[in-house]
Amino acid sequence: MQVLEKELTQVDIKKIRSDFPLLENTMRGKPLVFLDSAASSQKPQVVIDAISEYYEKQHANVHRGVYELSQNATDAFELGRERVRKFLNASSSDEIIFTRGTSESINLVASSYGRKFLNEGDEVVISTMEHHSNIVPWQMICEERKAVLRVIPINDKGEILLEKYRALLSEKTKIVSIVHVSNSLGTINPVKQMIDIAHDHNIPVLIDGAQATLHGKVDVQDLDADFYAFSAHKVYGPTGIGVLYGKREWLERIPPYQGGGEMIETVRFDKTTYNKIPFKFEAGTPNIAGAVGLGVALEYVQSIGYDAISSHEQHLLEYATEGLMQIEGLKIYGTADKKASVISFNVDGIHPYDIGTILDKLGIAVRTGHHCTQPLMEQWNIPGTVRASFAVYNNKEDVDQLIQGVKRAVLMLS
Ligand code: C6P
Repeated sequence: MQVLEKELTQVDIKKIRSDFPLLENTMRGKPLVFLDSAASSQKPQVVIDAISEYYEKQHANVHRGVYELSQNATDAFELGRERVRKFLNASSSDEIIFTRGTSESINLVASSYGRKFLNEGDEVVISTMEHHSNIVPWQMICEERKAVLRVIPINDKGEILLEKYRALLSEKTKIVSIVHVSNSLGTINPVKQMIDIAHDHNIPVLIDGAQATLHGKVDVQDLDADFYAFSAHKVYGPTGIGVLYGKREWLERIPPYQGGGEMIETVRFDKTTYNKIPFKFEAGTPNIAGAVGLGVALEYVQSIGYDAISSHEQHLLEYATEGLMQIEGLKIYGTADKKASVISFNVDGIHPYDIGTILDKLGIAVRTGHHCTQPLMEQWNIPGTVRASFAVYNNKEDVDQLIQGVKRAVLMLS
């Protein structure tokens, strides 16, 4: 992810906010303060328009028809793929597979790579701060293949212990799968360094980029990632579509994930041969409108620029951290040196759910609970946290509302 340079002005932020129609809504009679972009970000009008225009003017099934409409739909779908390629700086659009989202991308690798390369006694390495989507698929395949899941510990700031990581790798390790940015803590992991370390042992690495693409530039070639997964809905795109980037050499070596139309070359009852990548992994009619919307979302985010986005979000993060820390009894979980704009916290003696409920009454949307990272919660022996996450459309007023809201909740609940 890139470091901050360019700044967004107040005018820029006002303009950006006006691109997102949903932010003009009221909730419970109050102006909406949306601080749950880590769960799913809101959509700019250009994305909404691109999807409805696709259905109004271009829709037909893709890769199947000789008629013009089907060719137009195929072009629109493949333009989406090319935009993803450019966004990730992949060397070829063959390396971009459309999935339903990060969860499906990880399941695809766990299942296909696992069936081909995992054997009894082999090991898969993940970290303590993984989302359930980067734990459970590995547990399932490890159980099937009699392999072992190994977990890298973290420190109390929520940072991966690199020495422990190094020590975990051995000739038994067949794959490492690590989150780029923690959804619960905001920690930005040193994934480039971690990939280098794994590659020194010839171990491939999957990066769960679900939270990373919202906040910073990702360059899969610079990272040298073997697999990189993300969801469109977290980066201003539609739900129901995501991406798995895979290096050609791996995608060609691993078997298909699902069978069906489009993923085959020839089908006979005695033998089926498979299509070339990426189609080998895209069984059935894909989410065409989703690919169109995702492509436009990525163009949108690049038109603002990640330097400006990160800089703005970092200011909000600092401002919110300072403000929240003034509240007596409030503890922030995740204080890594490198953090994205996610703040998880609890207040002494108060259940996170109660704070979330009062904030909701004030029109402030935050997430409460374990954030699909139950093993991570055990690090601090807590059931969950209140989590506020900021995107490019948030402003200082949103943070002020959050701080006032939490103060009010604490007064009411103490
Ligand atoms: N985290 C959150 O509120 P899907 O649901 O497939 O688009 O993404 C799954 C996923 C995988 N990895 C990480 C790091 C994630 O944050 C998520 C989704 C949301 O934190 C919903 S649980």
